Amino acid sequence: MSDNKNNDLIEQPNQDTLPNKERRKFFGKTAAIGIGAAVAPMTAAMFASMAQAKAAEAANSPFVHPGDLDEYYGFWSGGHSGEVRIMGLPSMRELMRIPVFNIDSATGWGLTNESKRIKGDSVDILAGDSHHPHMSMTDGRYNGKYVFINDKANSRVARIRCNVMKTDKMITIPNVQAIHGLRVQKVPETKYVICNGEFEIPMNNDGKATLEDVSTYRSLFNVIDAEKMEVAFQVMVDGNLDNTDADYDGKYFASTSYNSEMGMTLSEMITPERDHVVVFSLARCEAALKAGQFKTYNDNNVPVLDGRKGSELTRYIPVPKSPHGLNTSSDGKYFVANGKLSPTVSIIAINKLDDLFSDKIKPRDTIVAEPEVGLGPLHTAFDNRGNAYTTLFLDSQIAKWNVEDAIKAYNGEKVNYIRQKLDVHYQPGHNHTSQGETRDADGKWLVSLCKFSKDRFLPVGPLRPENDQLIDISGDEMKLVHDGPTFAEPHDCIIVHRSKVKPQKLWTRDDPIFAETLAMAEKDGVDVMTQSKVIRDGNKVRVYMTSIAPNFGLTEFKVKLGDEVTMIVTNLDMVEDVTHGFCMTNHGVQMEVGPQATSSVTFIANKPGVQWYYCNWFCHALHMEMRGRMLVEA
Ligand code: K7E
Ligand code: CUA
Repeated sequence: MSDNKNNDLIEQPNQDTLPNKERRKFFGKTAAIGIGAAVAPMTAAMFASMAQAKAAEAANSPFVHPGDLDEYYGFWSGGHSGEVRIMGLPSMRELMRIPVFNIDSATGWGLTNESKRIKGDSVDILAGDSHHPHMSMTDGRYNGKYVFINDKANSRVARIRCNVMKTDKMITIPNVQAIHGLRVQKVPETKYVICNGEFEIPMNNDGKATLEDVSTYRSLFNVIDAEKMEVAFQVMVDGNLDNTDADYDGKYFASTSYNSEMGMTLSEMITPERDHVVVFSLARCEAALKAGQFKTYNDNNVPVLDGRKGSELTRYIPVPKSPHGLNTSSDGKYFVANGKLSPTVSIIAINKLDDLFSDKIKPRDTIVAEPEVGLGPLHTAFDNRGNAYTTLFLDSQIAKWNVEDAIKAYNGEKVNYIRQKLDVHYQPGHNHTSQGETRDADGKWLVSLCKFSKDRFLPVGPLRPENDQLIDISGDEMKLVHDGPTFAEPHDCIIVHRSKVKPQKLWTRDDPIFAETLAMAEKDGVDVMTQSKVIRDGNKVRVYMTSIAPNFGLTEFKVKLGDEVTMIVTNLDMVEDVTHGFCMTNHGVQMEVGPQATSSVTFIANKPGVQWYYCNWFCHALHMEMRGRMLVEA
């Protein structure tokens, strides 16, 4: 966002629909009834109205009682913290953090050998900017297998395996800079993850291009094999790419482009009157790939198809300038491009795309409505009743509008398609409805990820939290029910019914995450489940150690100054929730070792003398005593 109005954070009145106040009002009433009861007995009507209130609360209440479980998992990106967070909805309790592009001292992500192997070629990159978490699907429904997430900062895509909720693959996408919009193929299943290269770069980017001549600068659309986590192919486009989504037929992907004229400065980028949505035909791309109609760039062998204007692979649909979010309606009928600098959203009828690709109609003929929804529309979410919910960044509102009514209005009928505008606090970016990017959209909850919280929480210094607000959309009116402070910076989230996700309670010994570590143990002739053993291999020392609460398999071992020491720790406990850790004091080395997992970490023993190691995940009444000594002989 670039408009000056962004900085003009206009004071807005507080909503008086805060859950606290509501709850207080409710408690106030019951207290009053209680007092009344001393004077006059409660009437049947009083009981009935209390029961009704309770039933209404139970129907769609954000209040999850202590010990009760949430109905939904939320997967939140962590923005430039680089992580992904698991929330419980509707309570908005943060359940877990999954380190992805960041390093994490609690779990040892980025420090352990297992995580370094997963990070692969980007092992030395310790920061990231995660934007768009999306779960794999089967037939347009979440299948609970993977969550994919992009790293805009370092052009990466990672995969979280949902049976253990850990990152299990990470790749750097070649030929592009700044992977931004990311979604999955919805139908028939997530064979491909699709994502956009946002920043245009010279092809090839080998230092020979200049800053002045931008004629070779390109953006690429990226198609990743979801199982192998390899780039299947890329598609070169005109303009840059921002956000993207897939249809429910398995045929088309669409991306917004906010810089169709390839400007290199802000003023150049926002000059053109129109930008476009690029639509990709999957079948045509796959056919071109098969026919070998591609080139390669930058000394790698990733096939790059040419989808620039005039190509058979793509169509360019002009829309008002600088569109941002691209969302497929949950009924599968429309792509909705959000105007950002235009107060409109553009509705593209997906059933007209076949005709567009066979040139029976013109690109603009696919637009079936362009309703005005308010200032700064960024992203749109859907319920199961034909309504759309668009975030208005500049207005600090959510606009609820009816899709079919917007189409009628576009065709000249006198109908008001705007259903409601709700103040949110403040400046929302993404929003998301419960299961709203799938066929299972249920129209119960909407989350608005607000970029500013301003006056909503106790002040905590110049840096403020953001505000993730929960909105009840189950009735005719949207109701704000919860303010959720969050740390930098959830860009996007998904809300997945808990029935779709089945995480394991213990690790299984055949998990691929530590398979390579076990292969090393086998080579060393060590059975990590029964043996603790020190293996010397030149100046490399491998220390295999079991852990079972509250004991490490070794309480002491010796190495020589300067040795490269690898600790391989296996947790033998079969008990749910008994995680051990390993920390070597004064060496910057620590990690999580989950029940039935093997984890390893390598460091240089560069300090002579006695060095204590200890278990840093609370596991037992004698957790403090779960420690041992490494003697580093000078
Ligand atoms: Cu800022 Cu999805 Cu990266 Cu919109 S994105 S707000
Ligand atoms: Cu084992 Cu703490």
